[in-house]
Amino acid sequence: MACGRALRSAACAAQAVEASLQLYDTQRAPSPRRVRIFIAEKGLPMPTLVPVDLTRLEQRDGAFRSVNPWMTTPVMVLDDGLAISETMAICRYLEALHPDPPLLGTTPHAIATIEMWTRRLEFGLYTRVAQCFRHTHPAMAEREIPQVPAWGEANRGHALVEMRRIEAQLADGRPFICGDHFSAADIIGGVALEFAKVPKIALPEDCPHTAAWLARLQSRPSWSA
Ligand SMILES: N[C@@H](CCC(=O)N[C@@H](CS)C(=O)NCC(=O)O)C(=O)O
Repeated sequence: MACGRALRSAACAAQAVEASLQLYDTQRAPSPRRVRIFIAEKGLPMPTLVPVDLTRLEQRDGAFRSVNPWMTTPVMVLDDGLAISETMAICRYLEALHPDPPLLGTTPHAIATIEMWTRRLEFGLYTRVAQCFRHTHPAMAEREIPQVPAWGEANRGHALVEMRRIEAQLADGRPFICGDHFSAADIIGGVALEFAKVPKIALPEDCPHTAAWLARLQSRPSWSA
């Protein structure tokens, strides 16, 4: 179908996206995984995956840097050439094109709640875990310069504080972090908890609701994306 100027309309853009999306991806890295889970939850076909091997520092190659000067995955490239980096920016783009099922909320109340938890989980947990990993793991010494182990250890403590905050949120028995419905906030939280195992930040034993939440997320078909 020739979309022409109407490419800006959501329906037309959706067709173009599914036909031609490219996703620069790193299979074992948590941020690209969040995007793959989001796409699977939407029931969308997986875009063409372009592998970027971070262990071989392919993110620093000139070819990739011209796609994303920030040298990180994921990056989604549209057929008009727009390269979207930042996980949540990619998710927002996909949500705008494919509103169902909603993963970022539809009512002002839900949109605000999901945004609040997405940011809490991204900055309060995921980033803390990532900083702990980057500043304490020997495999990261070449990528994180300077590597500051004391900063990594400080973040380990902050991540544990955040895990207990999550536990408090889930203590009323709600199935998902924002209530009855699965959302993008669950994706970031669940992936962050799994990622925490790499720098050996164990979920405290007094967080049973959080453990059950993670198990619930892991049982979803999208989780293997
Ligand atoms: N804020 C970015 C973070 C992306 C990011 O840090 N990606 C990691 C993989 S999970 C990466 O590419 N790291 C490159 C490196 O370590 O050199 C997002 O949400 O997409």
